[in-house]
Amino acid sequence: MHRLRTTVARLRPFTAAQTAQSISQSRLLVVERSLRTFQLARCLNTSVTAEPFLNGTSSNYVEEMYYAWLENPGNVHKSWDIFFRNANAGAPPGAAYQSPPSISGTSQGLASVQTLVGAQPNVEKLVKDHLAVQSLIRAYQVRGHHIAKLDPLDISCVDFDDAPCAVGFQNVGLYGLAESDLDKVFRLPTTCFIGGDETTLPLREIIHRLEMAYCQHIGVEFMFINDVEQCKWIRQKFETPGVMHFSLEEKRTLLARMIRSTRFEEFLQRKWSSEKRFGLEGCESLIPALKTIIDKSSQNGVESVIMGMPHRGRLNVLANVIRKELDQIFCQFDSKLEAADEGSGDVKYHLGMYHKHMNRVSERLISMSLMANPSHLEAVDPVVQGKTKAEQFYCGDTEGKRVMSILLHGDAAFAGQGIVYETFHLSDLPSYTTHGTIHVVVNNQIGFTTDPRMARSSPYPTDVARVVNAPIFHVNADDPEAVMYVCNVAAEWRNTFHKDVVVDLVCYRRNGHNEMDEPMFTQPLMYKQIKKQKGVLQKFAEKLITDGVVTAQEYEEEVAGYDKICEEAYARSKDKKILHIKHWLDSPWPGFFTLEGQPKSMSCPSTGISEEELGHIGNIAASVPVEDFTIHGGLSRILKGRANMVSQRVCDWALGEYMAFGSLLKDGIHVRLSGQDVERGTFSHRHHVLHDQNVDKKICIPMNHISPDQAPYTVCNSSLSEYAVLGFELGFAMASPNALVLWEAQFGDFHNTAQCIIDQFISSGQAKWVRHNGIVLLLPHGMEGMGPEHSSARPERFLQMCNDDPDVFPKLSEDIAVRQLYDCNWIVVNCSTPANLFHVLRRQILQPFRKPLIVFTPKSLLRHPEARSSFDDMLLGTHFKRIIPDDGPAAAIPEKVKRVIFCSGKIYYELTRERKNRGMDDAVVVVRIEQLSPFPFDLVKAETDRYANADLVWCQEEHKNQGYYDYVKPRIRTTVNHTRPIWYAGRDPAAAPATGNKQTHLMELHRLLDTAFDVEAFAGKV
Ligand SMILES: Cc1ncc(C[n+]2csc(CCOP(=O)(O)OP(=O)(O)O)c2C)c(N)n1
Ligand SMILES: [Mg+2]
Repeated sequence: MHRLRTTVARLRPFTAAQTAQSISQSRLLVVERSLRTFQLARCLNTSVTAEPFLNGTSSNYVEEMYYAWLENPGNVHKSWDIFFRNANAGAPPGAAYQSPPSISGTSQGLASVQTLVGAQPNVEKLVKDHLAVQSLIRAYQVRGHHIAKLDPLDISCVDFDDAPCAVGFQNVGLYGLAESDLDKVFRLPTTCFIGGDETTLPLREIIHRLEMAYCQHIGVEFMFINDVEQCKWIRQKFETPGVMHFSLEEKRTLLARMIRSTRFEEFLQRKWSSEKRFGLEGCESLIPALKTIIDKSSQNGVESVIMGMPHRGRLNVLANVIRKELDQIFCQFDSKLEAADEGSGDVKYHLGMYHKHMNRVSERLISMSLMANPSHLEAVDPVVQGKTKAEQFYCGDTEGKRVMSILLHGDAAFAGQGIVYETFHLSDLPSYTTHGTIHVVVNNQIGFTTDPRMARSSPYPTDVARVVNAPIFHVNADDPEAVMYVCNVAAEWRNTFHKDVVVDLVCYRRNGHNEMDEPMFTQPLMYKQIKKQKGVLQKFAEKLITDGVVTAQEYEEEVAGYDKICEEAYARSKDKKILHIKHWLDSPWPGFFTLEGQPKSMSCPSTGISEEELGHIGNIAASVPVEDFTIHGGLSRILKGRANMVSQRVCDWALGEYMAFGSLLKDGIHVRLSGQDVERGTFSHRHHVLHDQNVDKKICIPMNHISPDQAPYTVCNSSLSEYAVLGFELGFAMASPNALVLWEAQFGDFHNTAQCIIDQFISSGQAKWVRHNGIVLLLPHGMEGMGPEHSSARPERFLQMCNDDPDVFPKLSEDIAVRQLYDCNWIVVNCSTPANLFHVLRRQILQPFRKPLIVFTPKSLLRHPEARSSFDDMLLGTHFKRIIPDDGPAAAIPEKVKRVIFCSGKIYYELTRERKNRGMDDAVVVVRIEQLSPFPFDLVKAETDRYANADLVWCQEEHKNQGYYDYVKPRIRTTVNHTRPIWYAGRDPAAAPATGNKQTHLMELHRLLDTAFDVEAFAGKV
């Protein structure tokens, strides 16, 4: 009874508003909305809706009965049968009632109803009581989780803004019920499943069953979901009596998994008590939780699971879920072992893993990968999604039936990190959906030293998931059976609806943030409670022994058996002499490298293509390759312009890109271009998706009409996110080396909201996790007088992260270009011609390894009449040009040249125009450095040697502390062996990337051009 009191009291605010007696204005609005939703107005004639007592929330209840009556008048009480008949016959308002006839029935329940009804002066009381009961039921469904016993420590501070309510059981009055109604029998609404086979129950039993369904160790949050069927499905899963039943076998398996999870941490603690491992103690049921999800999903046909997770319990997951060999894990603790692989490597609780094995429950093969990740919490989420999408794409799994993702989260990170929200918003977008992710939160009610009340403003850490209508199953992690149940339901949910779902494991953290931390400094009371807390394995084992599921001896044997496995693996780990990060690869590319993991060659073939192919792809780019398709007049002109270019054998920027994509597609390489507004192109130059002007959503992607056996082209406008979308594409690029995956920033500067993906994954991913990635970033860049924003893609930042040594001139060799590429962490280019863009994109695929490519792309050059390339520069035999030397008149008489201006990007066109205007074509050469990094030392040396008498200037339009200067200067100096100075012509240092004033912009440009062409500018300076 006490429990009932509490429940009713806590549910008060909702139920009070729901009471049939208090029909407020706001409720009337709700009714109006529900009328629209269910179209009751069309079903019930006006007389029925005009009945005075139906003008409030009661209409929901009546609606249900009305439908039941329509199906069969015998489905409802006789009084309602008469009422509906009268109302349908057009009885005037208030006149549809008739005194109820007596109820006949055989069950005890009905007899009680009889008593109830018999005692009523009219049917109105009966309706009100039923409505009250329905309100009560709904209150449990909506808010039962508020009072579920979710917290193993019983100190939960989840704050629902409920005023504590001290009133007693008479609060059933809030629903319009009296304590004396407890033994009366009520008909259950068809939306409620607590009755099982029974359609009526006494109120006391109704409350009891609702308490069992919604207020025990599982708290279900789902009534906010817009889809009626989905809500019904969940109610069925949690309300149906006896659903949480497990066979003896299942209980034993669960115990064995709990043993592995618990004893694994204990083993590590025994052997390496002073090592950080971010143990799982306090949430050991995470392991059976994940295994349940995987078993169930495998039974449902899933063949590949891609997982992302933070530090907490990671080693345990690797050992007991992914099944990484224990000795491989243990030897990571040996600080004396030498690293076998190049690169920095990473700490053991960040490494990834891939493993294929037979799932014992489903007896099907399943491959599992845990993605390596940086310390940055949640950053791996979109990467996992991208890889999952790619795997689904490559195996034709259009509904996510074969490949799925699981994401694990900490409570503080899930609530705090914006990337979680950004990733959720990809979940239902056609080109980004992975058809449902299962999220598991290790909710230990603390983040490092911070309490939830200081870490988030939402009641639960999981509230972010509500934006995508994902159901959230909170569960007390000290109840392994309840955990297993919700995990089963979560897996079934994904399998049924292919939508995201969240399992919130409410637990505690037995130790400090890591094993070295003292939690009593900051959470003294919580930790006093934790110290008293019996371990979950112990509690569960005791329960199963008491219930006779296992004997004490069987339990001891199981424990000893696993301990022995750990000891044996430990002994084996001692034999290991060397640490191989390679063994921790999360995304192997079978057949791409040699068995030793080396590139199959150290050369890159010509990236040119045949004249015929150029013509063919150009014609596709200039046409609408389908019948009956009306394009915009403006676009017709653009396509005509392209056709002209093709006939003249030249490419502009868009056409150069088209040639690269088209030729790769033709060769079976999948191309995927994603980013904000990429389909048309921010600057309206690309137009890869044509839209019929007369038929809504009718589109044509000419790039998919190049040849019948080509690879598919994916071009997709993304959500307005950089962090998640770039992470997603990085993950996509991880799945296969045989795809060109590109992300384009709307303007280059927006990449900084994805900085974590750039720093933590793209720049350093190979060094940390020995995994290659060929992602391409297209970053529009250039000072066009458009103000501080939209101008700079921040080349200085990318260049600062390049790993090539500014002070070492590389050994010259035949294959220096490829070797440099192989050794670098990423490639940074700023192409000044469409042909060079074409080559560098193709090189991404034709080179025998994969490296990220950062391309600073132009804006004004997209339409610059000089920024065009002849087909001759793209034919078979041609290559990407790392630098483009000057081939003008000055180059013919190099000894007379007074100045060599090195530059990169669009400033080249401004420099050559200025040179011409000043009549200095034979005095100054302008050399374009197209590949900034790895720096083309060899080719720059050829230029500096050639113009031995000239002074050397670096010219850039960016400010001095930005752009390329700091990167190129020491490298050019190394090239000339510090014998000649490198002068600077460019904007002065500044805080912002560009001025907001057009005049200032032009003045700065003139000034820097003046310096560049004043051959006396640096005379006498040292
Ligand atoms: C983006 C980011 N910010 C800060 C940190 C530092 N940090 C590491 S763990 C941690 C607490 C995480 O709490 P929670 O997500 O609840 O996971 P738990 O450690 O409790 O399992 C913090 C703040 C980090 N790793 N990443
Ligand atoms: Mg936490």
